[in-house]
Amino acid sequence: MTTDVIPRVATLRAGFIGGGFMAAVHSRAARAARAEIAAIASSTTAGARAAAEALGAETAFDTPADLLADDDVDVVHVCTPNASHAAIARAALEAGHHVVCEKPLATASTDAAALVALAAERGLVATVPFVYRFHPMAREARARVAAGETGRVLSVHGAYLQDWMADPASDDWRVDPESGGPSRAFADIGSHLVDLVEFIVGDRIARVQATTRIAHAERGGREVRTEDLAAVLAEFAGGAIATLLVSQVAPGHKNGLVVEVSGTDRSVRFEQERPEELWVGGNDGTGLVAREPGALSPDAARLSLVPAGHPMGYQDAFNAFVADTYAAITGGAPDGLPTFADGLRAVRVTEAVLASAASGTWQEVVA
Ligand code: SOE
Repeated sequence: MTTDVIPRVATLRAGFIGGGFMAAVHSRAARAARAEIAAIASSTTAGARAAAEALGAETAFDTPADLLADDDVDVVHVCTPNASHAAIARAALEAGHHVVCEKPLATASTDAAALVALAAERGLVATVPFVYRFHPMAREARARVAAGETGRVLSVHGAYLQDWMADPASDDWRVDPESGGPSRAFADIGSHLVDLVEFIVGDRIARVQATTRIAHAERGGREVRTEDLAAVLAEFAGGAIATLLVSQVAPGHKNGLVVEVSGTDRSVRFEQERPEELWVGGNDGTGLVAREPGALSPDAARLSLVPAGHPMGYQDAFNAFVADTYAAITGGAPDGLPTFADGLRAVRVTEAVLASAASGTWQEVVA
C-alpha cells in the first residue's frame, strides 16, 4: 500500500514560441511552477533546436503552427517580436490553448480587443506578464492605498528609465516598426509603468498629454521612426494627476521603474531596483518598510517566499506571475492576475500617448 503525502495537482505542459531572452525567463518560471517544458518553436528550425537544448524542452518544432497543432500542449507562451503577438495569440486560442502573451499584447488596440473577446468566448486563461505587480512590496503599496492609508490620492510620480538604447550604435528588432510596432519605448516599458501605476492606485488614467523624442535619427543604417523617450502628463478618472517619464536612453539606469503615490495623508514609493522595501512618507514620520512577511498585507505576504533579509527579485516576480496564471488554468482565482484585458488597457494608453504626441493635444484614453 502507498500513501499519497502530496496532493495530486495537474501537471501542465507548456509550449514556448520564440527563443530569446524572454523565452528563457518564461521557461524558468514554468519549471518553478512544476510545468513540463514540453515544446518550443522559433522563426527557424535551427533556432528552435538551439533553444530546446538551452531551455531543456522535450520537442523542437519546425514552425509555431506545428507547436500549436500539438494537443498535448496546455499553455502556450508567446515570446516573439511585438508585431507577431496578436496573430500567434489568436491562433493559440483558436487551437484551444491557454495563452501567456508578452506585451504589448498587440500593436493595435482593435486586435487586442478581439483577443480579449476570443479568450472569453473560448473560456481560456489568457494573461500578459505585467510582472512588476508580483513584487511583494508593490502589492504592499497597493494594499496600503486601498486601505486608505495614503488618504485621497492627489498625485502620482512615475518613471521607467533604462539605458540600453543610449548608445547610437545600439540596435534591436524593436527599432523597425514592422516588427516592433508604432511605439517603441512606451510599448516596451511604458506599458509596464502604466499597468503598475493603475494597479497600485486602483484607478484608471482618463486622459493624457504627451511628448516624445527620438534620441538618434539613425540606427543600424536606417532612419529611426519610433520614440526613445516619452514624457506624459496624465489625469485619473478620480481626479488625481500624474507625471510619467519613460526613457531607454537615460545613461546609468538599467531597469529603473519607480512609482510614487501621494495622498492627502501619506505617500508610498516602490522602486523595482530596491524591491525589498517600500518608502512611506508622512508628516508624522517617514521611513522604509522592509519586506517582513509577518508584517505585510495578506497578498504581499503570500508572494513573500523567503524571510526578510533574503532578497527576492525579478525572476521571483516572474515566477509568481506564471504560478498564478497556472493556478487560474487549474481552477483558481488569484488576486491581481494581469489578463488580456490589462494588455488591451496598456495598448489603449500607448495609442493615446502617440496620438497626443502627434497632435499636441490632450487625448482621452478609451475606457
Ligand atoms: C527591455 O526593455 C525589457 O526586457 C522589457 O522588454 C521587459 O518587459 C522589461 O521587463 C525589462 O526590459
